[in-house]
Parts: sequence; C-alpha cells; structure tokens
Amino acid sequence: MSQTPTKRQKVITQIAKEEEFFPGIGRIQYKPDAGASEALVFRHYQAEEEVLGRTMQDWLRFSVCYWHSFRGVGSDPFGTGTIKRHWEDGTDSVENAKRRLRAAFEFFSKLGNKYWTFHDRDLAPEGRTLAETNANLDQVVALAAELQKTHGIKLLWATCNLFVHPRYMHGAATSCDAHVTTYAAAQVKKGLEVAKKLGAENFVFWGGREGYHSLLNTDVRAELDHLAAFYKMVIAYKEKIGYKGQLLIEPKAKEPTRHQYDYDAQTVMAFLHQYNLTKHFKLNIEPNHTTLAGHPYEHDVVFASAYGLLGSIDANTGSPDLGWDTDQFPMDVRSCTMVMKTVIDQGGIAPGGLNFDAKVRRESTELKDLFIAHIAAMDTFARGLKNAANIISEGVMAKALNTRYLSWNSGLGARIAGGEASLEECEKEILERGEPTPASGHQEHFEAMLNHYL
Ligand code: XUL
Ligand code: CO
Repeated sequence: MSQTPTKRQKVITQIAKEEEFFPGIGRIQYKPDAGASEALVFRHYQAEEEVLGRTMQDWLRFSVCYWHSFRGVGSDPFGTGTIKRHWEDGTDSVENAKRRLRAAFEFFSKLGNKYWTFHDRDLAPEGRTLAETNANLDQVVALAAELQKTHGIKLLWATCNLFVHPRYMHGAATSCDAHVTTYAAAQVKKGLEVAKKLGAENFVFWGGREGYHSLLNTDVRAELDHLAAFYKMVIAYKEKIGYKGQLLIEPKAKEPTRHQYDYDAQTVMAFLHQYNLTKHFKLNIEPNHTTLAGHPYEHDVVFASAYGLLGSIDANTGSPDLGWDTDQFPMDVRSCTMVMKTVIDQGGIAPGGLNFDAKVRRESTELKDLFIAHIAAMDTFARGLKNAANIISEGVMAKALNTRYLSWNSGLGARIAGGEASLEECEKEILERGEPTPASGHQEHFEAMLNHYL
C-alpha cells in the first residue's frame, strides 16, 4: 500500500531533485545480516530499538562535527590537503559556505543522526572586522536555522574558534594582552547569541591555546584568574539573554600548547571549584584527549561522571602509541562498552551526546569513506550500548565490585565514611583487631567478566 508523503518528505524530495551532493547513496538502512564487505548499512544501530526502556537514539544522541567532516581536507603538519569535495569551489566565500552547509545536511539526513556541532568560524568566513565577520555568520546561520527545521536536525553544541587566528597566538582568555582577551569576549558574545538562535543544547569551551609553552614568560596565576573572570562574563551574558544551554569545558592535556590549563577532568573540576564555577559548567570529555594525558581511554568519562559533571562526549579515539591527537573514529568495542556503561549508570547523557570529533584519514579520500566512518562508529557504540546494558542488567560485575567495599557499610568503616570517626577511635580499633586480613583484588576475574560481555 503506497503512503502519502508527508510535507517534510516532499520538501526533502524537492531539495534532492534540485541538488544532490551524495548521489548513489540513500538513507542508510539497518541490515543485521549484512556480510563483512557491505559497508553502507547498520548492523547494530537501529534508532528506535529499545535498550533498558529507552531507544538507542535516546541513549546515544549521535552528532556529526562540522569542522572535521565538512572543513577537513586531510592536511597534516607534513602535507597539504588530499581530500577535495566536489561542492567546494576553492573560495572562502559565503556562497561556498552555504553550499557546503546544504551538503552537510544531506549527509546528516542520509546517515540518520539527529545532531550536529560546529565552531563559529567553521560556518562562515572571517571578515576584515568583527562587524563584517558577524554579518557573514548571520547569513549562514539563517540558512542553518532553515535547514535544521526542514531536516529535523538539532544543534548539540556550538563553540567559538579562539585558536586559529594569529591574534590568538598567546591564547584567548589567557592571553598576555588584554586587547586579545577583549576580542575573544566579543567573539563569544556573538557565539552565545548564535547558539541561542539555533537552539544549541550545549555550548563548549575547548581551551585551544589556553596554556603555556614556557614558564619563563608565563604568569600562570594571572592567566588562570583571567580565565575564570572570562567565564564569569560568559555566565552573566548567558543569563542576560536567557540562553538555556549547558556550558561545557573540554579538557585536553597538551597540543597545541606544551601544557594546556584544562589538562584533564580532575584538573578542570579543581579549577571550577577554586573559582566557584562548578554549578555553571559540566565537562565535555574527549577520550583521545584523555589518552594524551596518559590515562586509559575511559578514565575521564568515569571521573567526570563520578562527580555528576559528565555533560557530553567527543566520541573519538587516538593511537596511544603515537601520542598525538589523531581524532580517529571510535571502532573499539571494549572502549565503547566502558563509556556506555558509565553513561547508563548515570542515567543518560542528555542534553549532551556522542559527538564524532573525528576525521577520516588523510588517505580516505572518497565521499563514501565519510559515511563508512560514521556508520562503523555508530555501530561500535550501539554494540557498546547493548553490551553495557547486559553487564548492568545481569549485575554480576556490580555485585563483585560491591563485595570489595563491604567493610565500609557497617561498623567503624561506615563511621569513617560518614565523617563521624576520630584518629583515637581508629587507634583503639587497631590495637584490639590487629592486622587486616589480606584480600584479593581479583583483577583478572574482572577482566574475564568484561570479556564475557564483549
Ligand atoms: C581539539 C578539539 C576541538 C574541540 C572543539 O582537540 O577536540 O575540536 O572539540 O573546539
Ligand atoms: Co573535541
């Protein structure tokens, strides 16, 4: 029986007739029995499938990032771009920016993700003055608003690029030059207005060049005080314009500076606490940044969540043997299982999501590679979600974990944990009880149990 197309379907068909940027690729379908060589299908991700009472789509909240997927050209510090998209005319014009945006929305619709993210400067070219830059941005943002509506796509988060322009070479909020910080503040003012207009569910600060290369020329205390003062201006303006998005800080240990102030989750949490900012911010954790800090993949996700501050995730991975931020697509089932276990344990990630801050490799030059990368990563996270749901609903690992800490539930253990005990009481107890009985940590058993679910 044929169905009457909805108004939205008609609009999309009309757009497709006028211009199609990804010809030959339709809406990506779920095909669980696909063979190994079939690439443009989901084997595990089915948006409406229920897992622990919620749809996969609700748990995973996938987002495509504009900077890598639509501005990335495959360049690296040793070579220029290798990736040429056919909608690019080689100019940095507003017209090209608009065409690129239409291509991106076709991509989102065909992939079936519901969210996207961008930096202000990804969207529209920087002009000669702030006024000209803002006018360029306004034109592209107006189109973005229209495309979001037509395609039913939402903005997971927006952010300001405060690191590419030469003016920010010493940092933005932590620059030695107050004039530069003032410029950054003016840029962020506009960024918040754009975020509000497009309904951004979050607003991210990644401290691009907020850090130091040499302690000899850096007053670290002054720079961190300025960073906090900058955030206080942000909070005041956000409240003034009634923008309701969640503010997020994205930790990174190094690159481009030798030491980034937002080193890792614990460093950012201490900073927020020190400057009384905790209630205004959560964290956007990027596992490739976590591994750069020398931690295991899921470390910062777990630490931020443990303090109720895990706001969103830049779902990617690196090659820890390299020690660079390579922003690869997450393809490791174990890592994604661990992340999703934390996400389920904290009751979900909304209003954050899983943003693919990842780029196809310099050698992956075909248009379809962009689809394959996202599909495979979405499938990996869908597997992670299902595995994590099994771990949680069977409860075997949680039981084993709780068993390790049983001594804290009663007696002096409970009194210490509750802040009611004293050193004298502890001394008395030990004089009576003597040495603790050694207990195994059973690490290998925990590892084997995890493998059971993968
Ligand atoms: C850089 C990085 C950024 C932020 C947004 O390493 O992760 O793309 O996510 O500025
Ligand atoms: Co990121």
